[in-house]
Order: sequence, then C-alpha cells, then structure tokens
Amino acid sequence: MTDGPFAAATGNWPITVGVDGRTYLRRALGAGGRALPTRAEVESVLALSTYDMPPWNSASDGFRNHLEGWRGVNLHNRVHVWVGGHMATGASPNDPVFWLHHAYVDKLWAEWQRRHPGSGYLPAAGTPDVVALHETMRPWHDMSPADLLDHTPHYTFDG
Ligand code: CU1
Repeated sequence: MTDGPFAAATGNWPITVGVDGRTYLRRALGAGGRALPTRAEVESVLALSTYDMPPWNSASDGFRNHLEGWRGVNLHNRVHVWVGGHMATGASPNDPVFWLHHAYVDKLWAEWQRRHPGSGYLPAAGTPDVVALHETMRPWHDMSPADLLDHTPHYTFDG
C-alpha cells in the first residue's frame, strides 16, 4: 500500500509472513476480474438448506461450497481474489481486511444456522477423509464440529 493507514511509508503495518520478499501490504482492488458478491447472491447461498453432500469435496453442491467458494456463487474465495495482493495468497492474514472478511463469513454461518434449524453440519459420521460431526479436527485434535456449532459462548453478532 502506498497510502492510507497501512502504507509502507508509515511503518505501522509490518508484514509478518511474506510471499515475495516485499515487506509492505499489497492489494489490487478489483483486478481479479469477478465483482464482489451482491446482496442477492448472499441471500441465494443463505437459502440453500443442505450444508454439504456427497461427494464431500469441492464438487459438492451445498451451502459449504457456495459459501467457501469452491463452486457456484462463491462468497468467500472471490472476496480474497477481489482484494488481491496478500489477500489472494496464503499470506492473506497480513491484511486487516482478512479478519473483517472472516468475521463476516462466520456471521453468514450463524445466519444460515438460524434460518435452517432443521439442518446442520454434515457429514454426521463415517465419511473417509472428511471430518464428521463428532470427529476431532486438525490441528487441535480436541474439538469436533459438534463442539463448535454453538458460537454464542464465544461471541455474538449485533444485528
Ligand atoms: Cu479466507
């Protein structure tokens, strides 16, 4: 960034994980091609009533993949690409927008849960190479998706 509060010249936002040796925050707003998701697109993903389904990978047609961005509407991944720079790489946590974006993805998950109380995390059990509802997750190995379905002991959202 060459201007603003995160500009390299101010020295107030050091990059902790670089990808190309440059030590300042980089963005390329809108250069990635696809526009940011619209409200209608967000609503279309929130309307999906099934969290996930076979084949339990990036080809699955459920809420998870449309939210994460592996198919269809693509809410999460395309924001990374739209911001560009560090956000389009594995060093994306360097950008403060990363944290705002992921907080909003968490909010969408909570909203999906509220709208679909009869649905839930899938797979429930017994799916090779996919974390089932009560299986522990890497890297912690002491929490399962079931342990985290209720976020309210940890945080809540206004509005
Ligand atoms: Cu992300």
